[in-house]
Amino acid sequence: MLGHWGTTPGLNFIYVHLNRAIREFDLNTIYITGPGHGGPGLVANTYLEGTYSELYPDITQDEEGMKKLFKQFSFPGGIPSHVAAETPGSINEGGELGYSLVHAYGAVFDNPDLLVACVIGDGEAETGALATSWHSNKFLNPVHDGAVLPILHLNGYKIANPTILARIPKEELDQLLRGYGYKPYFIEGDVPEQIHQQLAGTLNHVIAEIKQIQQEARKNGFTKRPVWPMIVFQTPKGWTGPKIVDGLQVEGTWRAHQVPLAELATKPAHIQMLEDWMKSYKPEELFDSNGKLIEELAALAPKSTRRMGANPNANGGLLLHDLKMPDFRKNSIPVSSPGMITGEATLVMGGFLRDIMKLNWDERNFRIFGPDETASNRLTKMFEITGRTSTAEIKTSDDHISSDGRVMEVLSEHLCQGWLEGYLLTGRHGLFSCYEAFIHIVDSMFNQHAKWLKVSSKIPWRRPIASLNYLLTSHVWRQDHNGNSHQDPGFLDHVANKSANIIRIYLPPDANCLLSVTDHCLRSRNYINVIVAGKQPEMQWLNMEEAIRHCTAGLGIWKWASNDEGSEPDVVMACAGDVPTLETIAAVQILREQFPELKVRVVNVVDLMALQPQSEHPHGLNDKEFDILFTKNKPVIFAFHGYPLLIHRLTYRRTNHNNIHVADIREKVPQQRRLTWW
Ligand SMILES: Cc1ncc(C[n+]2csc(CCOP(=O)(O)OP(=O)(O)O)c2C)c(N)n1
Repeated sequence: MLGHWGTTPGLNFIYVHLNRAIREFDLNTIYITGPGHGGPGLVANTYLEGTYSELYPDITQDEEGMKKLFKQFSFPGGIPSHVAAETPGSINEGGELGYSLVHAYGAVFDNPDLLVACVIGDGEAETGALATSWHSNKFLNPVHDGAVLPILHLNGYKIANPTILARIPKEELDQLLRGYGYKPYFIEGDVPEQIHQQLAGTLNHVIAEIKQIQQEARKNGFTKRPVWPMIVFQTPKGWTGPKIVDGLQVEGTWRAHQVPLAELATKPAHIQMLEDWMKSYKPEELFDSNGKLIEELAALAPKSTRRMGANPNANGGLLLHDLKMPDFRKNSIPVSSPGMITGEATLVMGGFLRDIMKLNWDERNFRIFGPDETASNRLTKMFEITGRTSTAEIKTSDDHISSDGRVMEVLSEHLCQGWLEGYLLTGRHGLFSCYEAFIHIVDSMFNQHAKWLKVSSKIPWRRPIASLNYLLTSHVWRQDHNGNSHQDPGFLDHVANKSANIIRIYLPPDANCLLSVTDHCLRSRNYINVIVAGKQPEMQWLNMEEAIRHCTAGLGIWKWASNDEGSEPDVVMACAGDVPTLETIAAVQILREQFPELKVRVVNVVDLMALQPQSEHPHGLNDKEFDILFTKNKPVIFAFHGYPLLIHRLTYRRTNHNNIHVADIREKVPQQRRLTWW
């Protein structure tokens, strides 16, 4: 036996009750499962409602299909034990706990008709990401956003320990949740018949409250932050499973977390207990002689796309519309010749983002996210059209904050990332701008999203979603007043580990290149695009048309900076990143003054993945092209934005790899006070 039993009965119970409510009130609802290790519950319910067999036709609604359904669970070549991209109705990868509530809120922003029922594990609630997610209600506007119904699954235990929330007095928990701005309804007990009554009544009540909040706001406009209802569902862990095994209590304890009856091969008594347990659900009354759920019960599920496994919001690509893209050339900086003017790349990009926001205003399908840094990252032109959003108190001294803003700012990288993921997974578009050093806070969330994209791209019924776009700025080379604490370019190393089908890294050297790259990223699907660009005034190199050509190629020789004139150079000066590009141009100038006979070639790299062999990444240059650019045997001095090893990793199979020398951030910048290169 495999899997996590303990949380599953609660998940099943809630799913079935939501089905009843969906039918009764014609709700547009998806189900997010925080304790995603209870994956079997979601697989089972989507099977019973019919979605599973529609999406996986070999899993038929009969004994044969049920056998396959069971066998494939957590089996090589089968399905994961947790909710995942393979699970109909899920937008949450269930392995790493903490992101259910943030995904739920991301899903309902600008989705006025949607109700997300979000089950939160009481253990999950101890994670940092979940602990801050409660505050998402200060960003939810009932006029144009949907609603989240948080359901705290207070089954008391994690893997081997009690949970904190289960071991504080009920009054304290009640106050904590009220302090987060919710009105909790407690459902407590272990007698199924009684809990059925309690949950049915409570669901009716909270749905009426949610509708009332929405109707009031949609009629009279936003006046004050509502107190949203939520449910605390307190039932035993492993409810209805084996109560005592080998003399030890299992139901209602931590022992119910995973497999309540182990060692079946050596303990025949356990097999008997397993059989008794399974038979206690009276399957002969629930399924007909072919193994199909009886009609009377099957009819209880909602119909068609109202089924939570079939709701298109959980397969956002079905709802995705292209962003309308304005002509980014209109935001370009006029560059008559290289290095004659300075410009602030992210300021220019902000103008483009503003124009995108404007053009898609009525669709309400684009938001930007950041940890209190939109202004600091110089995307301030966005504020010409919209402000930051807050449904908490706003004071007259606050700057560009309103209950209607479309810039999502909160000092939690976890929330920015999770909201954006939820927003994208339900079929919208967005961008997360962040200080480069602090993006590491979401390394692990990035991993999970990358896994989701990789797996879902191979699932035929999962439609492609808009890419997750990062702008990393306030970067390592220009910490003019922060220094060492704000410096780390290592996110690129982390990202580069992931599947080539998913990952793109761009280092535009100037503002016009940043515009071209941004346009490209916002049109793309199913990728994670990482753009690194500075916000400080910096030298501009390419006019708009040159920038488009350069970014489309991904890398190329800058002839105006080189003097090899098409012949074999003596040295290749390569660069990737805005500051390294400036430094390279400066170095080349010195070389050309000091050694006029030296033939120097400058190669600038925007699309970092172009360095990889074509066999490893779809953007990779073929070996012939690479050898032409970087030569087969001449020294290559590579000024790179990040840690040098990454360039070596990407190029280790290239002919000239032994001659590639990467300018090393650790040598150039004293550890104690890495400020800036000049
Ligand atoms: C971030 C993270 N840390 C640790 C784990 C390992 N883990 C899996 S389940 C679990 C306990 C979860 O408890 P809870 O959220 O209360 O779920 P339930 O008790 O309903 O199973 C833990 C610690 C994990 N999956 N994710």
